[in-house]
Amino acid sequence: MSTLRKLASQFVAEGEVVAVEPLGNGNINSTFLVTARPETTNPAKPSRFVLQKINAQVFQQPEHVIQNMVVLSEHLREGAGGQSLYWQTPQIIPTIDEHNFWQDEAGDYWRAISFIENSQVLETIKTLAHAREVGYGLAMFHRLISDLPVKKLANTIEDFHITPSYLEFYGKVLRKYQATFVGDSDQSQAIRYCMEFIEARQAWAHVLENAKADGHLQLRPIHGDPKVNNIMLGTDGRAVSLIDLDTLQPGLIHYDIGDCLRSSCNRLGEETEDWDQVVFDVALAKSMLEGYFSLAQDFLTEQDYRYLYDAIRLIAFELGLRFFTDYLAGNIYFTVKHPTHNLNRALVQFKLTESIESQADTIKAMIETMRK
Ligand code: GN1
Ligand code: MG
Repeated sequence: MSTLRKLASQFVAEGEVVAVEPLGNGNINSTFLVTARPETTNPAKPSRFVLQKINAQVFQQPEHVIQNMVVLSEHLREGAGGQSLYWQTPQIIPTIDEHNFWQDEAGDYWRAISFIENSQVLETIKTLAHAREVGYGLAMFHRLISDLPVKKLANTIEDFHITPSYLEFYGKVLRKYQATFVGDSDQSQAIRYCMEFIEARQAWAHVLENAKADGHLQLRPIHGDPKVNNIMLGTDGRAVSLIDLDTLQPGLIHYDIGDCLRSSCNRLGEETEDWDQVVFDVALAKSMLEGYFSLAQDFLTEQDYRYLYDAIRLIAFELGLRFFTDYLAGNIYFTVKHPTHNLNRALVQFKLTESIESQADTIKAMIETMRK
């Protein structure tokens, strides 16, 4: 039996594992879809599930990731319920001996999660209706967790989405890198563009953390990674689930809104090679926010609205900064397909940031009109 099948069988009480195939294209964890023969003693147990190895370099305490999912399930069972005809929340599937994860000989953590059947994810937004559903899905998730006390959630990654911390790390990496930096190739020009881009935005990049420190924005439970391909759509195109709950933790909902918009409103997607063609599509942003506001208006405060534009701009910038730093550091965080992959990804996010900046007045006016 292959290693993966052996691992998968830790979560299958009887019968056998039929197939284990790679699933999705996450940048951090290794993810597989397992198909098992249905169990006769427990026909309710799903025969397809997601098997995932948690990247312990990134999630240094994998137990926290699993514990937060358990906390979420318990919270939803007690309250409004995370499962309905139209909405499902991924659940932890225990091992045969009732543990929430399996640790292999190498010490790696493997866990099984329910697979959301009859649904799909798309890598980029296709239509205005799709954008609306993505926004609606994010608001649904925020609503379901809005009364979950933040103190019940662990931080799964320290300083996640704290832009000033990414800047500090960038500074350290840059000091090492600059010693070896020479040349005038396309690559060197791209590197210089990125460095100047970051330099020009250093002071502003504290905007959300300052707002938090000043008491304008509060910590709430957040998803942490609600990009377009983490929002599942049912066969009728409606949002049915928000998957990938690894970064569920205390944070600002602005990180989520910014992340959702930066991934939704770039029609070319974050992996495009045509980074000079990347634009922020305001019409898609309008639909996404319409969907979001349709459910979220009762938990958004005056101050929340005030920082929405900055959030949209900041999370695109921050992701570009994270990719660029990782490129300079030798691709140690994000999985890459080639050595300049993270540089290319950084250029995409910086072009997107530029496009957001050049449409600042339109975006701000749009938010003002919609909140009325
Ligand atoms: C990572 O692994 P994945 O694709 O779910 C990253 C996100 C980034 C995203 C960009 C834990 O998510 O923050 O926005 O790549 N996740 C982590 O595609 O760093
Ligand atoms: Mg993720």
